Amino acid sequence: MTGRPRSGIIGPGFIGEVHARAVRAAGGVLAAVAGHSPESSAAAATRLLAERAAPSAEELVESDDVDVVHICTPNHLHAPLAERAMAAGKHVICEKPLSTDLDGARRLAKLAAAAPTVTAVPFVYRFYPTVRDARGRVRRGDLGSLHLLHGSYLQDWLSRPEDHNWRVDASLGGGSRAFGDIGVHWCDVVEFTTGHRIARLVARMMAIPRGNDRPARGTEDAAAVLFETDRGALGSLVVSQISPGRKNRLWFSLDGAGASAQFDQELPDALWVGSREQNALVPRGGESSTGDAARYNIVPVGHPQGYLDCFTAFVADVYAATAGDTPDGLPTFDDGLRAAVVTDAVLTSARGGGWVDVP
Ligand code: SOE
Repeated sequence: MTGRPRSGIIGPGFIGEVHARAVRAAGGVLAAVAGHSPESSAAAATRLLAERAAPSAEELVESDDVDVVHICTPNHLHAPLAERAMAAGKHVICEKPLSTDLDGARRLAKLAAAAPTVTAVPFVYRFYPTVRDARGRVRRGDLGSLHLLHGSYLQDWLSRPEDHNWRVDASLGGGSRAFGDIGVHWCDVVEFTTGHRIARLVARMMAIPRGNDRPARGTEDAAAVLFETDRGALGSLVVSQISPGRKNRLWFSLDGAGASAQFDQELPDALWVGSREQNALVPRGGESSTGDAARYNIVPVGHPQGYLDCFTAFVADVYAATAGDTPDGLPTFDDGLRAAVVTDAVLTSARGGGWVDVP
């Protein structure tokens, strides 16, 4: 690529708009957008300030004026579009999940491993400076060996029976909705910050009644997961999209032999660090924060702008990778496959009842 990176976005909905803002903030050019029809593309190009409206997703993927394809469609379209974009020699950012089933995710990860281009999944919570600070502290040994990894990811946008979204329909969103949509973020960011991997888990799910015209079609509104890690820690996670008042609250605590560190997405600019002797809120970029945070501290993080800022940092690192750099912690299709493996284990346990090994 010469000049500014040129992105094309397929699926100009809520998250497509976030991608568009991040593309510009990261110094890229929004070369094209594709909606579900030429009319939808034209409206989106105007709304998102794209250079042009693509007549179709397929045209955008093949187009010479696009270097990086962003797949922001409903989940059931992710895999075929990602495969087509890789075949066209494009760099690909595919929203999670890679596919609505584990086999599809495996296929995409295998294709990505053989592709000469960059493939990434927006596990953007890795890019909060305070999350990088937590990772740096774990790596520096500040917390000691980790015993407990626990937390939750709570939203409320589906808390009423009349609320609806394509994700509620398993045929469009996949078998797991709440966990597959946001529980995977929590698992990714906790495995990323700790280096632990979830090895065994047991899960339960629930869904509120949505009336006759809004059948839940088998997808869950909330999940509770207990897990053990490959390095002997115990963990728990509650995932919910029916928790009134919680807009996008990812929270985790890493409790070690010597100290604990806690991240709260509703207070993202400081990391809580505690020990028997004292505790403190360490501001991002503070003198005691770790070098890991420094790279991302340039991102002026502040809730809820912080969400966009994380996306910007993620897109900027994808662009850097397309230029041959190797930014630390870039979430790739391998991480997308990891999310699919954990989701599959959660569904298996929730449907069958017992503890399930996570490969
Ligand atoms: C909706 O739950 C959603 O937009 C997710 O799809 C995103 O991945 C998450 O970052 C915010 O909430």
